[in-house]
Amino acid sequence: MATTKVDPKLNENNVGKKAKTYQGLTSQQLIDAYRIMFTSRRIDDREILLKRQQKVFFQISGAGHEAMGVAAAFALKPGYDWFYPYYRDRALCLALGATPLEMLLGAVGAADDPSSGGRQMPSHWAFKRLNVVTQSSATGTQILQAVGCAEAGRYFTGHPKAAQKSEGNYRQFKDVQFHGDEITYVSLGDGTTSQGEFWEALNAASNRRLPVIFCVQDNGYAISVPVEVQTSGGNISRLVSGFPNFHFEEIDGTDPVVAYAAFKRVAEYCRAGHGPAFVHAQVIRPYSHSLSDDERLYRPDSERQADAARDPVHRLQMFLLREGILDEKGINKIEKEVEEQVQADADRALEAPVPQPETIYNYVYSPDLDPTSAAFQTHPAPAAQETAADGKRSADSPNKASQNKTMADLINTTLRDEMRRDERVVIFGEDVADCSREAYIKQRQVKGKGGVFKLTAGLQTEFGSDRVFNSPLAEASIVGRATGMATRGLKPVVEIQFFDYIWPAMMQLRDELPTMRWRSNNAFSAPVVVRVAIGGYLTGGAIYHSQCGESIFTHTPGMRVVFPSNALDAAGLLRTAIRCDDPVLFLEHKRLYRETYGRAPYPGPDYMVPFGKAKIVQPGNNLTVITYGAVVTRALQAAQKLEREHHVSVELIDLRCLNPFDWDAIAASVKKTNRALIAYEDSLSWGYGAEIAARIADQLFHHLDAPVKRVAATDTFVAYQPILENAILPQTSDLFRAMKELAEF
Ligand SMILES: Cc1ncc(C[n+]2csc(CCOP(=O)(O)OP(=O)(O)O)c2C)c(N)n1
Ligand SMILES: [Mg+2]
Repeated sequence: MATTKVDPKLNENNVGKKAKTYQGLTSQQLIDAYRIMFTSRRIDDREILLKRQQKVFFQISGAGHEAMGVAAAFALKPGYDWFYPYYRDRALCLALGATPLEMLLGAVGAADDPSSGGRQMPSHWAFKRLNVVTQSSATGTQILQAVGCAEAGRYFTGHPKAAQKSEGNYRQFKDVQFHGDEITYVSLGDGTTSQGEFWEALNAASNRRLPVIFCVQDNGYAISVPVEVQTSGGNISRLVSGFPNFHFEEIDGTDPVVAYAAFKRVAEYCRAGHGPAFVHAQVIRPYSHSLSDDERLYRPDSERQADAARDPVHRLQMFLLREGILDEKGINKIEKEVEEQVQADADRALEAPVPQPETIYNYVYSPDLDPTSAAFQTHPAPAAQETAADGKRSADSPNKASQNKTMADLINTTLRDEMRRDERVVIFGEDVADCSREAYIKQRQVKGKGGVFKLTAGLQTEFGSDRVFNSPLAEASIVGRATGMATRGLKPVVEIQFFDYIWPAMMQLRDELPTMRWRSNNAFSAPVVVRVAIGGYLTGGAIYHSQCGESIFTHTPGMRVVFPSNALDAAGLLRTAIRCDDPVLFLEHKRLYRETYGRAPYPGPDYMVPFGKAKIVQPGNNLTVITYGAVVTRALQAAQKLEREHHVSVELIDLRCLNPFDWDAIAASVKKTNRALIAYEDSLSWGYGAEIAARIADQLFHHLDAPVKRVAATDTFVAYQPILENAILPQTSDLFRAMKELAEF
């Protein structure tokens, strides 16, 4: 075994009377480590056999990475610290307390697979009791979530009352546990260090001195791509060495004693609150990338043999023999016991019940709290008065100003009321704070910003910089960290400054946030609210400040999508979003923030609108217009003109919420009017209206007297010059013309 980089203080083997230890590991612990590592390897072997027999459907191994995992688990505390492992961390999970049977249940896709109930590939670990958080296949997404997890631990330590349960909202279903000195472990491969999210995570953890251990398991390859192609200079340690506040370790990860010593040091550093740590471990990958890969196609025998000589299972066996900790008989006994156990567990797994097809819809959304239910229906409080940050009633109440709150006003007020009510609500995003340099605000040198649209103005000043803060300019980081925080029970209400810039967060928004609950079979969830400024009609917004694109998110199961058209609905729907138990994309139309239309008095601190309930803006008999967002006012103007000039009576439906949407309201209206027009601001083809049109055609065909029509933007981007913008976005005149044609059909 290598003895380099050994801390002599840890080595107690020179104390004559004491039992010999190795970097603090006792002989018994080394025997345990061997048993776990051998078990991990044997489960891989068993799964490979079962795959060849077509009894399991995918296999990816932890072979070659076992020593690292055992060492990390021995230095950390399951069920106390938090773990974001990746698919090679089989030995880590076994050492934390997962059982071979649990792993084999995952391999066969059994109903009782604790990681996913047969929904994810094997080796995508989740063990709730051990604080092993559900993992996806997307390389790198776990890293930002781990950062958010660590941030949540720190937040609860500073706000212990926030950890308490409360009734009637998501908190009822989110148990919180935390420890002031907890650590979050996250691992990844060498190839994954190329992902931008890796760098965003290091930056955030470094800057906030978070207790995160980043463990890079460097096996030299990402499938067939060697490390020197991934990483400039071929060594990730060299590239990250400039991050402040980190403790760095670069080790031979095939040596459990060396790895354990490193993990002891980094755990001590993180637990003491000094900051994050980075463990870069050289390991091997003897079984190709997965069973779908044959590394002989791109690695010569010479290279593979050199790796084999470093096999960690073999090395530990040799070490135990050499040190006289076990003799051959002892090794054989362990191996026989492991073989028998893995065989027996595989047999049990093959007999285990499989999940039933009718369960596929379970846990797309929270089974506990239904945001469409009457519990989320309240009425505006008459003559409600706002309370300012200093506790005084709003000075202008109840004069006209307080009767005429804009959407921007009421979103700001709703955020403030919910932050007062629920200490778990935290807000972050780009520019959302009043002023990051607090002293300027405290000394009244500046007034503060509070968002580029001022929607979060005053919140940092009232609630402090640990509840409202600016994030780096990195959208994946905003959503990924929020996901990690929400997994722990916080309620992040984060902001994406412009819909046009949501795309860096797309991996988190599509593959992570809405999948957490379903893919973990309800073991984990992340009910984050993502507020996004969206839409055009801005005169000068152009292509990168005016786009829509909501259908991409309504096409994502697990994600609630809300799009209010007026101040009162925005307040009621935002409160429902914050109190509910699902992730919500809350789309705020920039043009509507300060529109004269749709202003409303302050509805009080408990006003809610349930999801999936449309509003009949105007009842009518001759045709139905289904719309939402900024098109609502334009459609209303067109409908009123049509009534005035042609006596056509239009029923105008504002959907308010796009997922779930109010099919009952649409169906009832179309059955009455027999004509339907769907109007939306996004570009026409493949847009939100396509689904509504298809459903009407499918389910209401016999009620139709005319084809289903759509009015939407052109299939272009939104342009800067107002003449072009007008031609591109649906105008009142376009809506009028389409309604008239439909009425006359
Ligand atoms: C975002 C993303 N891109 C591509 C893939 C396909 N893929 C899965 S594993 C992998 C290689 C990962 O290499 P590395 O990070 O070195 O981990 P290793 O498998 O070598 O342990 C790739 C490209 C993926 N899962 N996710
Ligand atoms: Mg690799």
